[in-house]
Amino acid sequence: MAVIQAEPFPFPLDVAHAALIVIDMQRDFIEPGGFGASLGNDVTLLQAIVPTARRLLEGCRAAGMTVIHTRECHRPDLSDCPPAKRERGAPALRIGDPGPMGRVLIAGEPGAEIISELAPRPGETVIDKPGKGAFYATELGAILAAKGVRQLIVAGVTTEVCVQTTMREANDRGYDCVLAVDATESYFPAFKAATLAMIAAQGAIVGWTASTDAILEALR
Ligand code: TIU
Repeated sequence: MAVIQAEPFPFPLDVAHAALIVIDMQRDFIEPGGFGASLGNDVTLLQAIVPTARRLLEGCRAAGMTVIHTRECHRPDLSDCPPAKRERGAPALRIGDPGPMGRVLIAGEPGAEIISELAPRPGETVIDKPGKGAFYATELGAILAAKGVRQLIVAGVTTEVCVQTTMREANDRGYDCVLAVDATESYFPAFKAATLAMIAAQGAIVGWTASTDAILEALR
């Protein structure tokens, strides 16, 4: 068994029963004019992790690991978007409004697509999710069970929103999760730092954290 040098202690990686899950690396969060920018965020912060996320993705692919991608998006008729989510706050554009990358956060629109650098390959699972967590109202749990997956390596955006929510959902379902600290990012550096700390605190209360290099080293 490979071992990832992780916090708060080493993580025993069982590649045959592990999956990489890349959360919401979509144009809507990473490029100007999308959902993330409409909320008032500086999206350039997120662009910085793309090369590292790609290195992690390619390393996991080369190791033969199951790869899952998620996309936060809604049906065109908004039937899976709670009014509370659409109507909260005062964003520049609301979910479903027309923007420079098509309708904001709507499945099938250019903005909802995963950025080209991290595009899914044939055979990789893509989960469209209406919530922040990837298990809520999706087939993710059933898909992981069918593949025999028990461990998740987690990357993507944003650290304290969809990534952390997914890790907490997974943790409660019995998965061991490792977050790749340099392949995840937040619009708020302080929130990212706090999230990394709270995941690993109390003896890995939510999971582990490790660098992409440490994960790739364990895969070699
Ligand atoms: N706003 C924010 O930080 N994130 C989200 O709305 N979704 C995800 O994290 N994917």
